Amino acid sequence: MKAPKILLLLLLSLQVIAYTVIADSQTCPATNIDSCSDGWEGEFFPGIPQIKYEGPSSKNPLAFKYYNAEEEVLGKKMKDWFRFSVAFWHTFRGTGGDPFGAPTKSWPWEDGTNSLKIAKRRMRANFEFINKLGVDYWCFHDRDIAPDGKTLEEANANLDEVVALAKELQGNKKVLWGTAQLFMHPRYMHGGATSSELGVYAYAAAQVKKAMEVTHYLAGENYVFWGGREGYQSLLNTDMERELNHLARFLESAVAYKKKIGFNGTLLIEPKPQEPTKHQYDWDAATTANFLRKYGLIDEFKLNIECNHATLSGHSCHHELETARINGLLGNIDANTGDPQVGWDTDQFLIDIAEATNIMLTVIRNGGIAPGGFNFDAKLRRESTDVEDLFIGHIVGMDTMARGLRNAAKLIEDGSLDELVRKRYQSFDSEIGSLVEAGKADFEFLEKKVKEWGEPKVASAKQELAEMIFQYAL
Ligand code: XLS
Ligand code: NI
Ligand code: NI
Repeated sequence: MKAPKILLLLLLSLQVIAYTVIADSQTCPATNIDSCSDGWEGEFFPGIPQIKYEGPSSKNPLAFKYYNAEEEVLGKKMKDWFRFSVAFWHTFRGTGGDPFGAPTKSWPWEDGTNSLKIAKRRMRANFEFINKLGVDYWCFHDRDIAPDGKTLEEANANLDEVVALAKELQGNKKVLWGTAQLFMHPRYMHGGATSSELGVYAYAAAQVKKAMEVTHYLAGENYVFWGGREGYQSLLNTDMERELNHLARFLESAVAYKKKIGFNGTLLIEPKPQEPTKHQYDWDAATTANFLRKYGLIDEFKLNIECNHATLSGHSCHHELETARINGLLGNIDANTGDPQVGWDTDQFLIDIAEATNIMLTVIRNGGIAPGGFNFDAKLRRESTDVEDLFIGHIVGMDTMARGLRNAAKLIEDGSLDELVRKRYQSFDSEIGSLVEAGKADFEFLEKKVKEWGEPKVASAKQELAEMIFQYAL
């Protein structure tokens, strides 16, 4: 048999298999789409129960072993520590496609189109998912939830239609944050707010205006700016100073518009060092804080720290969170992780318990994360293709964070780590140390002290002891 014939047969048999699988799981077959209402009569996730807490001895993959929403830890319910959120783009728009291969996921409710009809159906699937998982929040980009249009008016009308349905379905669920997708459309190839083209800057402004309006309408508690293409590929053709000035103007306008429409949510900037641009202006927490200070925007914004972005910038997630916290800028966490062997934003569900413990040490020190939360900006691996995998990914992510919270609470209640740190700096608790910290000890005064004290005694840092205490808690 010739190769094309074999291929044809293979394709035909795959189609039969695919059709049988689809038909078996009570779905709306793509070949007969008109017989199904927009409303999708049945369940999207048949056979998946409400996910419950069963405790650490449970072996049920569709149950929580550590996350117990109502349980109090350090005086606050677990669900209030976390305020978990599902990221619409990964969970409902992630296809498993990569630069080398076609999409691998074919969720039963999809028909391969980006029509309004399917957008609405996806929104229904989203709420069934959130309800069954037992989380209270979701996050979206404008273009994830509704198809783009040939004109701004058409795109906005599409968005309005899907948002109206989301509002109707939302019940007591809320938007943790909304955002505008300013990186997919070719017009944004040079960036949005930092594009060299005025028309693109204006388009980005119009898109953000609308995205802020719908986030407000959906009772969103935050609004995110992730500058996917706000950066450069080469400094030779880039006026960096002018682009940064434009970015600041853009953000100023966002602040003004937020106030104008009475949106009280927090504006968040999500740092990332690169990808897709070679250099993104919001490189990391410290760079972003400096930018906000320079342009007088520091009181208007907080940061959304994503763990995978932290490691891409050469920091740990803990470092980025602490940097945000000590600057009063910790606003939200995009809870995910990268792979140490892979150098890009793999957006995996976080499963490292030590990492989760570090994260929660910062969150507890911050007094919580509200009105932000933990958004699972995380996706299934390309090879994970069952609908139940969507639940399992989130469950393991939530359980990992719950273990982190319990461990961090243990460390704080035990107090030995805090005591070790306190002791390390105790020389500054002395009278002269207090003068230094109050800015009342100048160089001449300190020189006199050196002559009086002689060579200082320098104590051990006790790093291994700190690590020992830390790992006892895991
Ligand atoms: C991409 C970012 C993105 C933002 C929202 O790397 O994490 O998903 O969270 O635009
Ligand atoms: Ni993110
Ligand atoms: Ni990311």
